[in-house]
Amino acid sequence: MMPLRLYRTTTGAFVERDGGFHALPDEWDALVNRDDLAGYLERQCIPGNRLPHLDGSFVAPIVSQEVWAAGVTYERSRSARLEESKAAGGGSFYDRVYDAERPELFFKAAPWRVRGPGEEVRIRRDARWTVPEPEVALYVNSAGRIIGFTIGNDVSSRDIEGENPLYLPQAKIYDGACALGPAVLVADTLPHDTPITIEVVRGGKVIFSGATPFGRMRRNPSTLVEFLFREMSFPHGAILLTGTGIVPPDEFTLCAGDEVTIHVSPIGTLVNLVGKK
Ligand code: DO4
Ligand code: MG
Repeated sequence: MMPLRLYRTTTGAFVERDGGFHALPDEWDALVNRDDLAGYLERQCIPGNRLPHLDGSFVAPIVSQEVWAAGVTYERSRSARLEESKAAGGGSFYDRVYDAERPELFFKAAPWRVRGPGEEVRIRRDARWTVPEPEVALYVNSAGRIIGFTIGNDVSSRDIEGENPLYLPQAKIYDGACALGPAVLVADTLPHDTPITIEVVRGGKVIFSGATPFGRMRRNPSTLVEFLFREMSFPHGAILLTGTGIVPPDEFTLCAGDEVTIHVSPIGTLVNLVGKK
């Protein structure tokens, strides 16, 4: 079957199949919660309705969904967090959560705080050390089923998180701390060897790049969803970032004007500038 990708644009929802685009009549929240979404989208891809390009510009693929995130799901995230919290007596929290049955799950963003493709992400004004976190995000419907995958940037203030783990919500949740998009790849699994890559460009030069296979994650996506939905309902569905496997070296911090590009080939490329305020 050809991959199906869903987009939200300023003029509505579209599905992409085999290089062509088809406008959809649906409201986003109803669309992502349809039974048999893939079958419905296939039926919308009628040759007579095929457009060579999208109308409008991309917006984040979210309307009423809450954004949550999993943490310390990759060995690289575990070692970076152990290091940054050492001076504050971070102890064994990060080690323990990496191995525990229960994953770390935290609230990341209300929909209106999320930035779409081409929009600006932000650095907190009271942070000294800020990093992008390139992550695959699970798109989950209200029944707790994974309907697809998008790209997320879990922008984080490492100095604030490192000072005290109880400051995690302030390090993670603020205006412009989360970017999502451009597409939702409609699928229930993503191959383990899918590469996630990131590049940060400053003044025309690549100052950081990194890559990891998605499957290096220690957790199973469906287990993360099972924990998220255990005691919470999501009437419009939820988006769950799966954690980062790429952490820049300690001397790296994002600066205003940087361009952050995250690429996950079957989903697309998410590009955001870092805003000036
Ligand atoms: O434990 C803090 C957050 C971890 C995180 O965001 C990640 O591993 O991606
Ligand atoms: Mg993260």
